[in-house]
Amino acid sequence: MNRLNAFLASTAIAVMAMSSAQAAEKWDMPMAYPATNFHSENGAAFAKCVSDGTGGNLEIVTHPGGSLFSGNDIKRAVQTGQAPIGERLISAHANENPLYGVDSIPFLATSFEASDKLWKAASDKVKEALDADNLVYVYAVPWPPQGLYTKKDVNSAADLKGVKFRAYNAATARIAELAGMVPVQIEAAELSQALATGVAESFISSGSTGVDSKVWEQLTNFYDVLAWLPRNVVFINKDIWNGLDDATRKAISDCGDKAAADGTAKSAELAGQYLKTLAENGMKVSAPSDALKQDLGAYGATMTEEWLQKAGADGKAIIDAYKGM
Ligand code: PCA
Repeated sequence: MNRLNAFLASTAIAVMAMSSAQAAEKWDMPMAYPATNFHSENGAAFAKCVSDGTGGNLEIVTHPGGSLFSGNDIKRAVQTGQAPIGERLISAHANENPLYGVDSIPFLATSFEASDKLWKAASDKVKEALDADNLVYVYAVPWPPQGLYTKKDVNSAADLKGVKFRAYNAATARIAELAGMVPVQIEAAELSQALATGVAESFISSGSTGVDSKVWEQLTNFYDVLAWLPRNVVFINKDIWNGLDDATRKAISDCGDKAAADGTAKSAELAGQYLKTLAENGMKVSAPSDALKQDLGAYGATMTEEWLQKAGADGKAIIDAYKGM
């Protein structure tokens, strides 16, 4: 009888172990931008790809709009395992590691083609930086080129003095400082409200975020200054990654490669349409004047020097590799 009991017990344990190995795992994926934004839609397609690729063993549920963690909290949440996976505007963490800001050095890479090259030159080092932060890189997608939004005509940087300027990373905050503006750090999810209440009256971003936030309700001008193309990066907690089997890792990597290609193509395809939408809603969409271009170019030169100082030998190697491509 004892032996039978022991047999039954061990069988039960074996069955439990088997079913728990096969039970679908569910991951929450915090994202900062609205559900209808192309990054969020691409993230949802990535999640479906992983579910299909793992035969339903791993289900990823995206939480766009900063609904689970606000943009600024997503990286820490994934590092600490509060969330297994997440998407974040990586340059917003350039104060932790200058390499995270490689994609927002003003006027270094201002087209999709150039942004692609810069990422090829930089991504190995960025992956190492993420690894040191307990994160495993999955994929990255650039935003369309960044322009300047204002509520008045701006002919040179002198017209920006004293303006309340919404910043989203160290580079945008530094431009504000150099132009004598007043920087205030605001999440994209709070941007409409900040503009409506007068907390911010200008910012640098893509046509995509301008359209998401319907900024024509408060602002009048978009200057297509082509400052840079910052990236959203999707990463996984390294301890969780290390616990995955090879097949699951491969499914995630393959879907990540597909998401990088599809998301980048979508960004490029939509870039012009966003600017049309701004104009259709009454905004003046124009190239910057020569004077404004010159002023911003001078800030860019200063900031490039500052970045190279901070990023040291790794930074220089990336820029040299990029320029040699
Ligand atoms: N939109 C994001 C970052 C870059 C962009 O185009 C934002 O404004 O927060």
